[in-house]
Amino acid sequence: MQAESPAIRIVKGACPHDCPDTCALKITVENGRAIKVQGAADHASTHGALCTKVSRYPERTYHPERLLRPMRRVSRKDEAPRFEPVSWDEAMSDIAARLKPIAARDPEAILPYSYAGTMGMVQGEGMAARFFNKLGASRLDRTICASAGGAAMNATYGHRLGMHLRFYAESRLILIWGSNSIASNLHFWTYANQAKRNGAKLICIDPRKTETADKCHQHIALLPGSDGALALGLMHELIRNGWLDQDYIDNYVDGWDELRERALQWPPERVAEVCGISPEEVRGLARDYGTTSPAAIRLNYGMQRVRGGGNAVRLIALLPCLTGAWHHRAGGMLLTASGWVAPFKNVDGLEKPELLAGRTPRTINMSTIGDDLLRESSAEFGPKIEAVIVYNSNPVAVAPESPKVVKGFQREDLFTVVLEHFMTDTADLADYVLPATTQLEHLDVHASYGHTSVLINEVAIEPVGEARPNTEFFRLLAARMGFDDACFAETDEQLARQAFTSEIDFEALREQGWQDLPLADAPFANGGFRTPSGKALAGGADFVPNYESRASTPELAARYPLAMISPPARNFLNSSFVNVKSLRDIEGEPILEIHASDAASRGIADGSMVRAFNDRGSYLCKASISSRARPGVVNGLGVWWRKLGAAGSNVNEVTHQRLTDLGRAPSFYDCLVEVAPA
Ligand SMILES: Nc1nc2c(c(=O)[nH]1)N[C@H]1C(S)=C(S)[C@@H](COP(=O)(O)OP(=O)(O)OC[C@H]3O[C@@H](n4cnc5c(=O)[nH]c(N)nc54)[C@H](O)[C@@H]3O)O[C@H]1N2
Ligand SMILES: Nc1nc2c(c(=O)[nH]1)N[C@H]1C(S)=C(S)[C@@H](COP(=O)(O)OP(=O)(O)OC[C@H]3O[C@@H](n4cnc5c(=O)[nH]c(N)nc54)[C@H](O)[C@@H]3O)O[C@H]1N2
Ligand SMILES: [Mo]
Repeated sequence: MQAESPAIRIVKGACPHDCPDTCALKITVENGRAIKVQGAADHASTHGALCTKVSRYPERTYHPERLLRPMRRVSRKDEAPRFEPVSWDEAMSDIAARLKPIAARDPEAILPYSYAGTMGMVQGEGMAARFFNKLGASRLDRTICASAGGAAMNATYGHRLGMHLRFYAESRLILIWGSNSIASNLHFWTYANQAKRNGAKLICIDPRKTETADKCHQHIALLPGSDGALALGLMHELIRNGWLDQDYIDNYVDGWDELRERALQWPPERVAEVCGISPEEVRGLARDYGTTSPAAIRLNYGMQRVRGGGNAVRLIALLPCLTGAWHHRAGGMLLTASGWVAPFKNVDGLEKPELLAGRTPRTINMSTIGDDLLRESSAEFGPKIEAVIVYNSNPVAVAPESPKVVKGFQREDLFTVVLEHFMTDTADLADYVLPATTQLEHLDVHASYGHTSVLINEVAIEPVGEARPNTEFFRLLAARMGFDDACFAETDEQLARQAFTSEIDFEALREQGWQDLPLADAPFANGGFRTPSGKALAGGADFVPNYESRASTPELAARYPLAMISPPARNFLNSSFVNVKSLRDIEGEPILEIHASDAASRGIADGSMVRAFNDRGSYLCKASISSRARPGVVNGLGVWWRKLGAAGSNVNEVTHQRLTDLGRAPSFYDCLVEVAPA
């Protein structure tokens, strides 16, 4: 650590964003102002490097448009938003006065809406969950990102577990499957790149020719939603060519006979037809995978945002069982590491489910918020939603089929409170907006879904303006609602100290900034999955076609022939950072990548404005004629703030709310559109 002058302090932090990397931060504070945010050099996966976005974190924290005071709406919901500043005291009294009569009629008419704006265990669902449990509010099923893949891992291995990141550096073959790692998982890429320098072959499996695909030896540009078919085709070839580890299968896989039968129905020609690739690509990929050891798969969430996403994850996750790749610490697969830390988390201590006192409120799926805000009371649905408290999320921008989400939040009879750093699209439709602290201003502790350390985030600076931590909002509201249980008085430090089980020493965490979990290097070398039998479960996994595609809905495809995916833009994090000008300038403007042949047949010129549309809506953006798009697929890079887009809309204008086969998740990338010059 560098010598510190009295005015300069170095504070240990953790990146709060929804990203597998969860970097350890080193924050330089001079005279009470954060002047630099860097990656900790001695944390293994962070290794001193940050992405462009988070190295701009001070710019976001001191942004001139940062919300500094509580704001109360003075305009109608369907007009341009106008707000007036109010004191915290007045805001909290008003909010409690609005919620009380609703709660007296039926607390399930009140809904929390939150996701991973911060992944912190303190500023996430700790105090907030206590509040909503005590209230008996509707519960929220937090499905918007990862639940198809999560359910698939549970159904296959009994938990969300996989390889350790650092051993990818020793792999001889890496399949980067449905992941733009350079953009969204940079610190994994460092290990993959190390393997590449040591002679490993890297293959990217992605409909889009991403910057990651550019750096791999091979790119297989399959059609969105066809991954399950590709996995079955690989199994077919592994079986036909005898590239199986029959011992591993016999000892550690349940349901192999059924899976084998199914895979034998997927010869390369059939797979090629469904995936829109060549039979040689299927055969070559199978040969590489079947004959290289150790072989590793880095699966990411991109490929599970389609109807069959859950089953596709199941099939891909089973591949290392067929070849016995799990024997080696540099073989196997990783979708998420969140199962490793799960036994070290004290979720019940943080959230106190006992405050429900025997009640079991209904659950609302966050991915169908558009439909659900527009529902009336009914026996089946329960009470109409009358109030929503939004924190750590921007549903108006990120939830599917936004025309309905907007209409729902525009209801004059809906009472909406938003805790935010900025006036997002969702804040624009709120009755009250409360200024929230950023990661530099509050205490938190973090786990990761990429690596296997836990981290602390110390307070670096005083709150900017009148910003307060999410926890403080819920403490104040609890008091105003008359909730006097002692747990509502706990401080953030008390919450942070309870977040983990006793294996994690809080003082040691403070000392070093993080702690690595004690885990085996090659955890599944001899099976040992977390299923009741200890075996991987192969039964039932099958290819599930898209809701919308040329093959499954030919009539729809006649009108809307292009498959649209909407993966994240590199310099944004979902809809966060879109308002940071230096980052927005790098992204330019909302872009739709389209292949030259699809552009030519529609009279679309490079750089011209186009409409991507279907029966749900129409999204205005700029066409980029690009080899990043394959024929038949357009890439609408996300997730722009609607109000910073070309016509006040973003890519979710055209996505739908139908759910995945497993996990009740949205199928953002299972979406047909037509594109025309604007
Ligand atoms: N810079 C940046 N980093 C991020 C994010 C961000 O918005 N920006 N988001 C964060 C979040 S919330 C998450 S969940 C994680 C992971 O986020 P993911 O959503 O997994 O993001 P990507 O790694 O970009 O992976 C998506 C990739 O999958 C591809 N893809 C789309 N459809 C298919 C398909 O059907 N099959 C296959 N094989 N590939 C498909 C896309 O073209 C894209 O390259 O990343 C996090 N990191
Ligand atoms: N079309 C399409 N839509 C998508 C995706 C896609 O790939 N394509 N990706 C999906 C995925 S993977 C995800 S995870 C979701 C993400 O959706 P969200 O979880 O809603 O993520 P963000 O858009 O980043 O919005 C997070 C908000 O939380 C706020 N925030 C951050 N920290 C704090 C805090 O400490 N306190 C409070 N009160 N607020 C805070 C930020 O300012 C930001 O506005 O979007 C999904 N939507
Ligand atoms: Mo996500």
